Amino acid sequence: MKNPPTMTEFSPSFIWGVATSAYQIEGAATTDGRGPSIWDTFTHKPGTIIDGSTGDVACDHYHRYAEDVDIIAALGVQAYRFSISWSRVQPLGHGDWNEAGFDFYSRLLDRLAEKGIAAHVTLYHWDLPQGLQDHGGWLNRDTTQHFALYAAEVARRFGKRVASIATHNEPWCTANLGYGNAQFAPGVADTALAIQVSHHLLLSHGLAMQAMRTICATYGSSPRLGIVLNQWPAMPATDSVADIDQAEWEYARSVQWFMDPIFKGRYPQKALDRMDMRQFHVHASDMEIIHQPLDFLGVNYYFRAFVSTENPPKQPEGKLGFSDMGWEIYPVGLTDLLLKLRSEYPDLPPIYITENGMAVADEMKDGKINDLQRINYLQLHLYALHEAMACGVDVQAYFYWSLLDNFEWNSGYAKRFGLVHVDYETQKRTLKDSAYWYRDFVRSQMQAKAA
Ligand code: IFM
Repeated sequence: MKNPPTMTEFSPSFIWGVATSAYQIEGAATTDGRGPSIWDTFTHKPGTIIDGSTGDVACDHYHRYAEDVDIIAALGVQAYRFSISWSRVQPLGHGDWNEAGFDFYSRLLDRLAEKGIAAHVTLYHWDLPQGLQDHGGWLNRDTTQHFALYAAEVARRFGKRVASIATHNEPWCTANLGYGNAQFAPGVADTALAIQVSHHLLLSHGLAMQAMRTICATYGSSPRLGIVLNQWPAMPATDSVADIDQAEWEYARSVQWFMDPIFKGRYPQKALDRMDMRQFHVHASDMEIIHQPLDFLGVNYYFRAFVSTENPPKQPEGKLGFSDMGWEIYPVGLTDLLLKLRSEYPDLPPIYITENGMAVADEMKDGKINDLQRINYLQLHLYALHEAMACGVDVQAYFYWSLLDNFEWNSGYAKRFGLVHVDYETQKRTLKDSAYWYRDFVRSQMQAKAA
């Protein structure tokens, strides 16, 4: 790997940011009329979360948002990506809106605006209102209509105050971890159901895009509208025919399964040929609804898929190591992925890297956290990103995951992704060395911009 990019190499208009999501940081689970989501239900069931924790309090961001926005401002980034808790603004997921819930996000947007930080909102980061789950959740086609109404309401209220709105975050996870293997809420393990859920998620995305376009045209607002997908290039462990075929299948069922409907209006045949279609119901107009033009595509990149058909499977060498999640550090996979997307989808809109980051078992010494591994990770991934951009991929933003250490889903609080350490006993925030590194990096970018 060559040296990381010099500070002036990114375009002056490039957007630098940090990201979080509602359930992972907000806490205040029952405050001001918030209704329960499937993650409240799931975390309160014994045995679901490794350390037995919940998001009831999390980083208490609901009460500390002002301090957190000040930290974002101190980092000097121009953008903040966060999600709205649907059950905070509509406790049942249908019917009445909760004004107190919307007020919270309004206060957050005010604070961001005061600091000159652009808001990038995600509507759905996995926390379906329990009131909808009680009627079948994402297996019930009606949920797609409720989602579109929710999207329209957020666009109506906040469309003029946010830079972008993404419909879903990582629908692959919602479908496959929520319904395929029960690692995530609502804790169902049935791969055939997961496929139907993924279709409903895509349909809800299309319906929400249509609804938001209408609202934005009516109210004269122009947030960029898109979706956020987690993606990985799938690489065969050897050049055997079996490994190559398996890698193509892995890529088809994970990346192309979501990309093809959105950008080509059809599911990839390679995946359809092999997936369990017993529960797969698609209505005549669905693909047309899903196939909407996007203003941006959010890509979350963490690792590659290393695909082996041997028994036991061959493991990646992990030349650059593994994160505390056990994920291989493979920055060049980001370059490969972006180049592949560009060659496969001629209608690709500008890309935002909406997540990229590393869990490290950080240690506090004398009030400081010297997380050199995370700094290296950042440098290498920014370099890999720059390589893709130098080859012509239109990437316009990078959001580090995450601003704060937070509730890492079924791993509880054991895994720390933050640039900022959170002491969950006292809620004290401490900037890690990586936060200072990122601040200096972004600052140098801004100086280059001003020069
Ligand atoms: O914490 C998650 C986030 O909610 C979605 N993308 C991956 C992150 C790390 O696992």
